[in-house]
Amino acid sequence: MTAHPPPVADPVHATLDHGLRQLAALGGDLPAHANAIGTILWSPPRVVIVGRLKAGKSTLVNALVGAPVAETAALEATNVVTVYQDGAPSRAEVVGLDGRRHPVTIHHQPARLPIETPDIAFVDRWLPSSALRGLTLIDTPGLSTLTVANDAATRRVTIDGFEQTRGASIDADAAVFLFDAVPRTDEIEFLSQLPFTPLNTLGVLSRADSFGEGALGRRDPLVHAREHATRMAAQLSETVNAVVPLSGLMAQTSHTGMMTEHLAGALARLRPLAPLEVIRVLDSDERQGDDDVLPLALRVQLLELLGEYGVLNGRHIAPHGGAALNAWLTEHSGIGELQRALMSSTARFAVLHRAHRILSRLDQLAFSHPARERIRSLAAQLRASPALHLVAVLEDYQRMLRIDPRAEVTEDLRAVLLATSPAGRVGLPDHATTHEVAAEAHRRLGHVQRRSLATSSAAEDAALVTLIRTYTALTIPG
Ligand SMILES: Nc1nc2c(ncn2[C@@H]2O[C@H](COP(=O)(O)OP(=O)(O)O)[C@@H](O)[C@H]2O)c(=O)[nH]1
Ligand SMILES: [Mg+2]
Repeated sequence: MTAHPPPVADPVHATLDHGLRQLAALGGDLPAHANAIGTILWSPPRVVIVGRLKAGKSTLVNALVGAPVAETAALEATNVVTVYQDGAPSRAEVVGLDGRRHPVTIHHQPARLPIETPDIAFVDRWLPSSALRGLTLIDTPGLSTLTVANDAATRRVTIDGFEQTRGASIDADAAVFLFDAVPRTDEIEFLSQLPFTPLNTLGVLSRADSFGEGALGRRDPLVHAREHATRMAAQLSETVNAVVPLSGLMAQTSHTGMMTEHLAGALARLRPLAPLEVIRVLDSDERQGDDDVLPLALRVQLLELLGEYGVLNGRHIAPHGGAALNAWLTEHSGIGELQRALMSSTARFAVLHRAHRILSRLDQLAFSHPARERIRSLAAQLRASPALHLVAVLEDYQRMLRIDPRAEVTEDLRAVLLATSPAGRVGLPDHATTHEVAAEAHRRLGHVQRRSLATSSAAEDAALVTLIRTYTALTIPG
């Protein structure tokens, strides 16, 4: 447990906290267990970033954190899971598969990892960042393509990456899934094996700045990517709750302070050139000739920080200065929309999912501990409490998704979870009156009670009991 837990405002948190105190009060070794489980409660929900190698995961982490922390700078940690959390001083601990922790001091030079990659379970990285106060971010090595060279070393990295990403996902509360163009079937299949639902999985169409034919194509790649993202959201509705187009590169540059007045000035010098000329200047590695327009080092830097799209389009903004260029990059990167999606639905369900993880830990404890009866009844009491009702709904929904994603019960549970008002829980518009809500709840109650006479699985049984509770509570107007 942290030394100074934040004030308890939300009822889910308060109820779980109270439950863990009751667990501790049972004595013996249970205070230690309560503390360990409490760590989950007192830390922010964990969001894992998944997607294949080079999809732009680490670039996105940098943009969200607001500093170039992911792999590029401080640690040579390309092939390992890294957990980014708020804390000072900036530091890291490499956690071995044997559970041992090896502290690493972060300097300006990249630090070598103290043990070899195959022996690493994950890296814990702390840095002071307000962005990380609300969410912990987990960067993964990625689902590497399985068609790369067949040599043993590559295969091991590939398969390790898979396993590590899976492992990191097990104690995560939500996922951001990055893909460009169309996700491959092995990616979708992998996602379906992770403990997430579409409610807490956000899709990101990455590298939007080079989408389709790219910066020189007939269509603006960002506009094209947005259209494609809408189509993908419909196609992937059983996997993700939305698809947001993103240029992680533009977001990273504008959010990590990499854009300078000097660079904006350099970019402004490309303004008079025609698009093809700009590309020729950028691509040329000659020191001669093109150095007249821009020195080689600056050309390389501009391309690295902005990409072709950023250079071609940003050059019209650059004469207005670094701040204007930075604002333009932010606006067009798509990072604002991604943050909003992450904070609204994804984070909301991440909080429920975290509560579910805590209840699961109680279940595990009840399984192995001598005080199993009392722990079991504590877990049951928590699940039955009104404050945790939605957590119980989520658990039923997760089970039903695995068994029968298209069942009516599954749909009903999903509607209850997604609703933002009592009316929404019974499928009515938010402005419905309490009497209309009560009448509809009554009708649904009758329906699910009849259904519960002939169920096809234990999961459906449990789900119907939960729905009966949900609708019963809504049949009383006011
Ligand atoms: N043009 C462009 N390049 C990107 C974008 N995001 C990442 N990259 C580049 O793609 C490469 C791989 O990115 P990285 O974040 O390391 O991918 P990861 O393997 O998924 O972590 C890097 O060279 C990035 O600069 C993007 O949105 N646009
Ligand atoms: Mg990476």
